[in-house]
Amino acid sequence: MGQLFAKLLGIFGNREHKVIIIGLDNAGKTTILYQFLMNEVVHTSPTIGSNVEEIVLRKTHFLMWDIGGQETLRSTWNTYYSNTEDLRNAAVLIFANKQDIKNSMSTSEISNFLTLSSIKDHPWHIQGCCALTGEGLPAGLEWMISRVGAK
Ligand SMILES: Nc1nc2c(ncn2[C@@H]2O[C@H](COP(=O)(O)OP(=O)(O)OP(=O)(O)O)[C@@H](O)[C@H]2O)c(=O)[nH]1
Ligand SMILES: [Mg+2]
Repeated sequence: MGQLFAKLLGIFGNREHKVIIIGLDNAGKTTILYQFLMNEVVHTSPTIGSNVEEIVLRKTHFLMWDIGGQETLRSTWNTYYSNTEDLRNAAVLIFANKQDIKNSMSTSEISNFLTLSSIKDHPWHIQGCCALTGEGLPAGLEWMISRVGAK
């Protein structure tokens, strides 16, 4: 029954895709999530544990797990992976946030620094953004949609 339901949802384009958002504390993950959801900047405090929100765009559903980035929480990150679809098929989107800050690293500098070009077994994309204005976020979402559409 569950499988049939999932298939039917698939036909109507309502399949849900799981997303885990990880990164250093204070990077802006929660701010990005609520910009996606409400188009506004919400007041955040450091995430302890996680927030989960659903984003729907053009019938594509993303269940977004926003995980606290503080050092003491990082050992728990892997417990969220079992909640995501098979990681072997995962795509990786890197948001280079806070591009509004003077002297912030550009996307190509970050790419080089993280040697992203060595990622051969997953599709990946780096997107510059500013969560305060929302700039760059729609482009990131488009890439996410293009990845799940491409499967
Ligand atoms: N200047 C600037 N500040 C930002 C930007 N995005 C987020 N911030 C600020 O950065 C601070 C941290 O943002 P959060 O969204 O709470 O960071 P986080 O990554 O969720 O942090 P943890 O939950 O601790 O992992 C907040 O004061 C945000 O307003 C941005 O693009 N530019
Ligand atoms: Mg947070």
